[in-house]
Amino acid sequence: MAHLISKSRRLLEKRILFSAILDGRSKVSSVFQSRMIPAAGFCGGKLEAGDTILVGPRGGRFKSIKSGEQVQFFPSSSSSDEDDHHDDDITEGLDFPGGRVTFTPQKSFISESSAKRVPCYRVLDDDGYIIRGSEIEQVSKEVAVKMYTGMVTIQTMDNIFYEAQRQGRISFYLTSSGEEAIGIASAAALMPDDVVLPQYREPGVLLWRGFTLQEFANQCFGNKQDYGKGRQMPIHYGSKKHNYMTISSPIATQLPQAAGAAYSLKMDKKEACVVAYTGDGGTSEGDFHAALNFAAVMEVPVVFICRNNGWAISTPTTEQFRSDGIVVRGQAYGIRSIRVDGNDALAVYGAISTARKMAISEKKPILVEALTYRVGHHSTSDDSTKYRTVNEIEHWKTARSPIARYRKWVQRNGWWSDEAESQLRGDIRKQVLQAIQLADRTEKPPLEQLFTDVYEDFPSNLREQEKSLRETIRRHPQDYPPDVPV
Ligand SMILES: Cc1ncc(C[n+]2csc(CCOP(=O)(O)OP(=O)(O)O)c2C)c(N)n1
Ligand SMILES: [Mg+2]
Repeated sequence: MAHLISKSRRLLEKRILFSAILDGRSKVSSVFQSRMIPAAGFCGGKLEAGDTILVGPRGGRFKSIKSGEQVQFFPSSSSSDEDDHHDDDITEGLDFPGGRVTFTPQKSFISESSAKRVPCYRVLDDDGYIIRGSEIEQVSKEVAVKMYTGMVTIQTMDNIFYEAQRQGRISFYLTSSGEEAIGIASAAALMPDDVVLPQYREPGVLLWRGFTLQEFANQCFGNKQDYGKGRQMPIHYGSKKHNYMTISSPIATQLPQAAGAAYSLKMDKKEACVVAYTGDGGTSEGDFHAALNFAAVMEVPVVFICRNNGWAISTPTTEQFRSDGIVVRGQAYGIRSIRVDGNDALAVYGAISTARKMAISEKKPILVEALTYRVGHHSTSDDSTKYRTVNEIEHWKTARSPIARYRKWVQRNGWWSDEAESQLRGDIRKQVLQAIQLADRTEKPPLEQLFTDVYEDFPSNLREQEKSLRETIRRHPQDYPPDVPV
């Protein structure tokens, strides 16, 4: 009996309190916080007359109501639930922003990890055979062959540019070795209007979109044909024509920008999405989390692709995070996610095709984690044998090569041959060498361009710096490249 009386009183208190709020008669924040009242929409803040509060149907999303409106705070069924309440009745719930939360008498903590790791979507087995029952996105012969030649082109370009750096012809380089499938196959699944915000290991996307070997070489040599006018380090490509934002080295800064760019596509009602790439290391930056949250809340069409290649320079993923990789983080932000074999070009193509369609049609962000391995050193400034075994590298380079696996499939389809292979490799090699030679011979941008394009009116401090630089060059001409017009 006492139990019933106290229960009725609690219910009455709730209703009085709630109508007081709606009438604007009371400042209730402290009362609210001290009782387990459905504090929908308040989140501990002060509520005053005229405030908008949120109520929601069982399990649904909350909608705003204004003070004075007649609302049923508890769905009628929940009052009767209360009336025949038992302490262990888990059907009783709390209307809370985001949907109804059921109660549980169990003091159960959510486990830090699920018993089973999130599986990885793949289509081709290690030998390039289609795995039975695979969900496959159909690829035409033309696209399939273009994907293969693209991967070989990136591989060849990487080998030669890397050597060019070792010879001192360019100052820096960074390869995509082992990750060729992610750049090329994801690009193949996109449309030209989709806006790409890369990290730095995705030149395949740019190649796919038509950026020429000469354009790559001009950027790396920082000559006067480089769109960045020689002001960026090598590999910081960008092309307005190809909807490819210029790479910026500070890790993960592209991710919140991607959420913003996707918001603008949404406002302009464009049939396109933004695709932002990051590495596993990039996901430890605050920007990654801000970007995912923004994108989820603003409901914008962006596909985040994380290349989980096992390493962030010398930091292995085991020291980077304790979660089951990256894919599980999507759900925490309310983002649909998939894990894919990043060394299976067909799986990457399929996953990104679907992710793109969902992002655009539903105006939602999607997270894709592509499992892969960085076969090369982090960059020409790194020696990865200092922190990982040569055996590990060799295993991924040979047994798990995305290019070799994909070639087997293309060749088995009758779309490729050994002759086509040697012809292609020879041609690409020749083209890359020619591009490098021409880029090397091309004049550097004039010195004054080092100071332009930031301010419309040249500020006095920059004028002083330019003057000082010219004086230094006059005093030490031997320390300055002779091909930079002063
Ligand atoms: C904000 C910031 N911190 C540190 C660095 C130095 N840095 C350059 S690359 C890199 C590792 C990034 O690893 P990951 O995101 O996994 O990409 P990967 O190189 O493996 O493709 C770090 C720490 C940086 N460029 N920017
Ligand atoms: Mg990495």
